[in-house]
Amino acid sequence: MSDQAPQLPMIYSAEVKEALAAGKPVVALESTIITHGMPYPTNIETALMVEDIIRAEGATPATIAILEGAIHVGLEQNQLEALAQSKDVMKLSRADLAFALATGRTGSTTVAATMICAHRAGLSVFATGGIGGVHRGAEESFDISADLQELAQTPVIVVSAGVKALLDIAKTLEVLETLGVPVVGYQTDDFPAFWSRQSGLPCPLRLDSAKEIAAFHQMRQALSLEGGMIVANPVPFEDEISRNEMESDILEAIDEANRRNVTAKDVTPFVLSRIAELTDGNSLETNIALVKNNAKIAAQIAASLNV
Ligand code: PSU
Ligand code: MN
Repeated sequence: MSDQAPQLPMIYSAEVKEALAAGKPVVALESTIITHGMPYPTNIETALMVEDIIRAEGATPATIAILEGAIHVGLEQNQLEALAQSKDVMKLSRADLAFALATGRTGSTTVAATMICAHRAGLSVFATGGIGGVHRGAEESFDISADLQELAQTPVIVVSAGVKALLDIAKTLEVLETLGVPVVGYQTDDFPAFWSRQSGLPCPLRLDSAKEIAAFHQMRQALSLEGGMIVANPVPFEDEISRNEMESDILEAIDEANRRNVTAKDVTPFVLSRIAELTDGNSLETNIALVKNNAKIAAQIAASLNV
């Protein structure tokens, strides 16, 4: 048997192929938010809206997923729809991305896996809702998202509304600092907490324009620093839910996850969907608003990197 590496199975959508060939800005999007982050049909509606926001800013969206053992960079509408309706796809991260490719499986990509695929495709900007982080009680559970390590090693700018308030935000920021991952507040000094504009914790860095963020990224490249950065973009005022208002529902959802022994990959999807139920869908509305907001800034950063 040969130990030669197989060729990477990577398929570009027509739209993305054309944009890359023309040197136009492209923004990567993840698919776990579609399969595990939002219920159907809100997930497909949001995915399509987010893609349109990126197009309206003059960039091209590249939603990334693994379909039957191939990395898809850019999904056609029927592929997005199938993913949005599927119930048993894998939630893929660094540890199992190649497993899905080697075994011909279908899976959605988390922030970590999307960064890996985006980088292989030559993309430097990626919009999501919120990255994974250090879970509350991690000193017992050791539950720390692989997204953090990925940010330390893969050079992609991730635009996120901070980290989900269900996590331990202070510990997440400490780990990011240890890993050397820049955390840049976009027009804010206060690190955002996903549904809320403020976490009460300071953003280590702040920049106020897409152009400055692009320049910072390019300087990191000039220094040959590995890894990416987080651009923390607060949810718009009119869509936010205050931290106080969220906290009791967060506590209840986490408590339920613990009582039911929900662990590993299942924690984030379980807690997110319980919080959506407990808030009568309000948290989901805010989630949609913040992803759209992140897509817009990501498109502007991608355009700034291109000039
Ligand atoms: N943000 C959302 N919804 C999500 C996620 C993030 O608004 O569903 C997903 C992302 O794909 C992220 C993942 O990478 O949750 C983190 O999962 P974990 O905590 O298991 O690493
Ligand atoms: Mn985890």
